[in-house]
Amino acid sequence: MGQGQPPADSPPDLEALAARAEAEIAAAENASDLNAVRAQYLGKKGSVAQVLRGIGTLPPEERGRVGQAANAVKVRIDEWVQARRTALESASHAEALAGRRLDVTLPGAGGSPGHLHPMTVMIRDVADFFLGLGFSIEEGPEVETEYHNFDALNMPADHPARDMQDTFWVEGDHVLRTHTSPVQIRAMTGRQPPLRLIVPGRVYRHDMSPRHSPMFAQVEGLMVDEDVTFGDLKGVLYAFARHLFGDDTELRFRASYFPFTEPSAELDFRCPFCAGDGCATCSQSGWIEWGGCGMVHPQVLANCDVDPERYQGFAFGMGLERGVMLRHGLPQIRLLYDGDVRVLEQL
Ligand code: 2NM
Repeated sequence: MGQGQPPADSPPDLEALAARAEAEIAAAENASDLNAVRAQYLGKKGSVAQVLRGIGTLPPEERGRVGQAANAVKVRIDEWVQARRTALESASHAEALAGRRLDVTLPGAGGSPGHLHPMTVMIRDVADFFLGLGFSIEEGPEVETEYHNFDALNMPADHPARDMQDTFWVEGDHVLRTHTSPVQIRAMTGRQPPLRLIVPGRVYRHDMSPRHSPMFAQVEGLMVDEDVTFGDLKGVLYAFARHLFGDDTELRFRASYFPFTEPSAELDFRCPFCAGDGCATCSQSGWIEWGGCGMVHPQVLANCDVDPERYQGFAFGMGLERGVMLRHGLPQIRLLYDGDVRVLEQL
């Protein structure tokens, strides 16, 4: 059935109806035009339905022929509608493609690429600087023996300086290291000078106040050789500070006490925000506390089988978070470690 010529014996009124339908279907410019035309001819109250309803009024010998012819027209109209619908759809698709040129060489709209944690960036920056000075990078266990964390560093059990640390005790005589100095002890014990090394790493102190974190990162450094002086220490620390905080950075050494160095000093750098005038970041002092340093105590060298008569060493240590907080204007150390991507994405 369908396409092509109508049957030769269709009644003329049905053929005229089919011709009108064909013309209107061809003129339909979109899907809703087409639906309207279809309803007009094939709907419940459409033209073909009216012809079929009128069959009962025809003479009985006419009824079969007209019924067949009407059904045949119905099928043809339906086919024209289908064909027109397909044609309209592919035309609008082609039009959409022509209007939107598709450049398959453009990069995709992927997610954000992510980045290194700012602490990682800082540790790498520190490592790069000291590698450039010929220092090596050393690591060691975070669960330490009391001996490496305290005793070898001139802090025996009854030493008051042990109270300066808020220590997390593990089983038996083990602790979570409170500084990375035990790694220096291990390095000195296994080798003989000259030694130049830094130890970046996590350390643990039992301090839960909101401006502190029970875990933080430190870098400590050590240089042991013949004729190492406090002047060498100052030179290295100045170069380090200027690498991190800018070429004009000034340092201040304040006499202090550590059991593992003698003499010892606490170390401040000039506030980079106010250049010393005083601001909120440096609590109006013009200086920001950075860490400590000194000449390695002869007893510590001796504990590691390094001859203190022949060798001297300097050592220093500082937290790394403060520098990161300064770099990014972060008010709290916790923001670095909560793992909140809304914060980290901004850094
Ligand atoms: C500091 C301050 C001063 C230090 C000393 C040693 C060692 F093992 F050589 F004795 N390591 N680190 C040291 C000295 C650390 O941190 C505030």
